[in-house]
Amino acid sequence: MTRDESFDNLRPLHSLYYIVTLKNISRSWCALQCSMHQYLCRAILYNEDLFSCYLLNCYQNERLVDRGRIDGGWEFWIQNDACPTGWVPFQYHCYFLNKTTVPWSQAKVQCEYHGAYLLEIDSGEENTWAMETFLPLWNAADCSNWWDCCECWIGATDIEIEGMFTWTSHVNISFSNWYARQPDNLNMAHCVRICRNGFWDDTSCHRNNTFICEMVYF
Ligand SMILES: [Ca+2]
Ligand SMILES: [Ca+2]
Repeated sequence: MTRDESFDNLRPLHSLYYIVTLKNISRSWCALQCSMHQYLCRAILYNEDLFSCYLLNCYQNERLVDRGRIDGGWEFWIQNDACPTGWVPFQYHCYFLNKTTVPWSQAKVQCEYHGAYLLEIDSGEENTWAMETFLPLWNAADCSNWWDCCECWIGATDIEIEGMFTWTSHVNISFSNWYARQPDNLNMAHCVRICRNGFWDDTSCHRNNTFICEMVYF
């Protein structure tokens, strides 16, 4: 494991990023516990004064932590074998935000080029994590129209059967997080983008947007 001191003493905001808390153990035992949760455990927080160990399912990042609340004594260590360089792990998958803006079908092809697929969101946890990790904060001045802050493609589409949204793997969507009054199929909206606040909007596939690719651990 590698120490990342920039996130020492900072804890994730949400309990959904914790796998388990262990008490009265050494740091090496804590690290071992993390490798025993191989794939799911991506990092640990360890406190040498308290002999306490948190196993985390993701790396820390600026949006996941509360810099207003700093507790002393915590070391942050990451598992480094998880994902290709630049890809961010969460649970059993790796994610990458591509900031170039392209139409939906091009985004899909670019993910596939890396052995990945356009982001498929299967739970509220994944939706919240992706929003907090990749999407810029909502800035009301930039977003007088809410749809101006919906800028990132995900892998959902109803291009085959109108109103029947599937992922690019053709799996039906089980979890969804539509914006109020969406999907509306306005101007033949057959592709889905995620907004800065985590809600989804269907829009024209020809628009240019950033996109998130996802892959399983290999
Ligand atoms: Ca549609
Ligand atoms: Ca729409």
